[in-house]
Amino acid sequence: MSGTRRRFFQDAAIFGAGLLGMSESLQAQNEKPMPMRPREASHGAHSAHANAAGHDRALPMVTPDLADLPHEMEGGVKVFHLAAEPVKRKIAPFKTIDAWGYNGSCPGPTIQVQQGDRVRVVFENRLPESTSLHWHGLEIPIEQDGVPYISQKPVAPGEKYIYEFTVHQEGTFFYHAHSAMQEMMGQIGFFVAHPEKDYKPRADHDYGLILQEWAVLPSNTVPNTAAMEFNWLTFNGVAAPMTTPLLARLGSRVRLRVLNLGMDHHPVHLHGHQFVVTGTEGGRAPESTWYPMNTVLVGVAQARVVEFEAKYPGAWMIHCHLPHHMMNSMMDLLRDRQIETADQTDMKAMSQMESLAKSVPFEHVHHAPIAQDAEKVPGFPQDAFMEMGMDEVVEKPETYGLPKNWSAGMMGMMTMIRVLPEKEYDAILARKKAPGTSSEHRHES
Ligand SMILES: [Cu+2]
Repeated sequence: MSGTRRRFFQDAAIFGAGLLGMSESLQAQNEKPMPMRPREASHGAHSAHANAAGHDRALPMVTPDLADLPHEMEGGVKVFHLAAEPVKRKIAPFKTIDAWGYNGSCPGPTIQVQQGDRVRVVFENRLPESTSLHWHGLEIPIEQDGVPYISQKPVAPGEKYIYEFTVHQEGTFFYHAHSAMQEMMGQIGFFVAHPEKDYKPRADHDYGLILQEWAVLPSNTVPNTAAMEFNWLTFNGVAAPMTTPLLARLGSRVRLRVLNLGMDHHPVHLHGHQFVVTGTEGGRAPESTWYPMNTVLVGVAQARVVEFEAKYPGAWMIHCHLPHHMMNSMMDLLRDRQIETADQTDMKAMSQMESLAKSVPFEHVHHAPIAQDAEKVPGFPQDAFMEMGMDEVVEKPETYGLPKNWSAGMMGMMTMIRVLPEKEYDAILARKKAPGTSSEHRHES
């Protein structure tokens, strides 16, 4: 028995034991009444909800794996600096692509303003070709609309252009290049306008996800923007398991904004909770239109805002439900080999899996267990190719305490919301504040 194969079975034993323990503790949790905390505002992290005038101020949105764009105030105007440029983006631990984005980031950094703000964006084009910025969904003068030749001259390489407008709306908007191929290279970012008075009911957590798809051939780094088939699917520029889990305190209200600027429509599904759609790319939806669901179709150029009460503790998946959007491109790892759907021999199947494991350039890759006689079943292997835990490589404070090999179940357009009781939530916050503490090596095999 080869070393790799032996490791499969060792891991299988450990994983099996872990599953048993997990289901027992889940059962125990289900028998207890759910502790509910109606308001988050009384708690340290979010106690700055109300402003001096006593009005409710909206909570800033958090865009995991992306930064916010800072601004300066100049005579009552919020001034932002945004530069379009090529960006190297690590979308998976073993895959970095040559995308285009803004300020070194793809997608671009998140812009957050208040309804009523006067906004100026000093835009610079560091791309090798002309571009412009379109403010998707905003009701602004035609000169600010950012469509080359129609509303402005294209911004040439090396040139600057100043956009300025007043935001009278509230809601989830975005900025993007108004050129199809540049959009597919990644030129997109959030533009969130918070309402003058916070929405009711108020949310305790507010998260944003940008959905993108990429066609990048094996051993290539440049997306093929003319392709119609996509092999890399990302949330905020990273494929699972690199996506940073969202955190929510047990009993809190969560808002999640999902934005799509790709070629496909994505049915985004939440596990274990029902949500209501409280807004679209056009702003807040009236409460009379809300009804329970747990999958929302986010079409191209749409934003969907959903809200839910984080009632049940656990690590709950949030993912696009299209099967091929729930995987990473294994072709990168298979290299010159093919996924075979015809009969497999034991030797062929095992050698595929072994060389797959060897080709991943980091230590500690854990596979899900397979049956002793797996090779005798027509169709094998399917997901056995893909389920490779790489917990250590993607470890961060937000992953602390997840079950061993959690990352094996996470691929493509996938993240999770970790609904955590008080103590566990605070423990992770503490780790985020003290970097370095999350990297203890707790590895058994
Ligand atoms: Cu999808």
